Amino acid sequence: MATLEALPGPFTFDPATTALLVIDMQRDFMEPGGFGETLGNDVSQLRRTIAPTAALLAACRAAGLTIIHTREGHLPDLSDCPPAKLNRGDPGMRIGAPGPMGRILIRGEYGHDIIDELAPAPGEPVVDKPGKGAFYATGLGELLTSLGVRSLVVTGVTTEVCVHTTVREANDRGYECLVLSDCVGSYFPEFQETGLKMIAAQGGIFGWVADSPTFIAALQPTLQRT
Ligand code: C5J
Repeated sequence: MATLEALPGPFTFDPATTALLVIDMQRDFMEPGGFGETLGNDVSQLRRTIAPTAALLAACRAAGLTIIHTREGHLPDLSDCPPAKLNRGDPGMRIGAPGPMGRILIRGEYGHDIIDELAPAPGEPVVDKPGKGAFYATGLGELLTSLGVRSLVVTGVTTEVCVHTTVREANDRGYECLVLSDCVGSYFPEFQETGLKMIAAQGGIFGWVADSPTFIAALQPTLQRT
């Protein structure tokens, strides 16, 4: 077992039953000139997560931790995108419309894929999800059960949308979740700050929060054994 200082208190985990879950580090959200920036968002708020997440991935791979990536997106015929999600915003910039990096949030398009800096390594599962939460309409729950995972270390974008939704879903399913503050990002600094506070408030209402150097330091004994 390993323990690290976190909010609201120490987080204890067994590396053998812990997975790193990297949420939606996709070009559509992250890249300058991509869909997210075209909507007027400041992608630098997300891009500051890339370097710490790359270091985290390297440490987790060295420690032999389970690593799972997710991508938000839809089938080309949009049959998995409910009208309540599709009919939002400028019709020219909706899901499925031609965007700067291919059809927006459509599986198989260049913009839908994970940025080169954080590309999954061979063998690391990539879960395609049509919703904000990674458990909704995916095989993630079955995958975690088959791998014997009990705790999740969660990173990715955006803090207040897909990270929050996934951590809430995971907490309801009995997983202990640690969110790494420097490896999650929001286009809106105030949502980033409040989103992190919401997780650890009320005694850790649905998780714990720490930064990635603190988590990597807790992994060090595991690294030395491998
Ligand atoms: C959003 C996400 N924000 N991955 N997606 O639409 O958080």
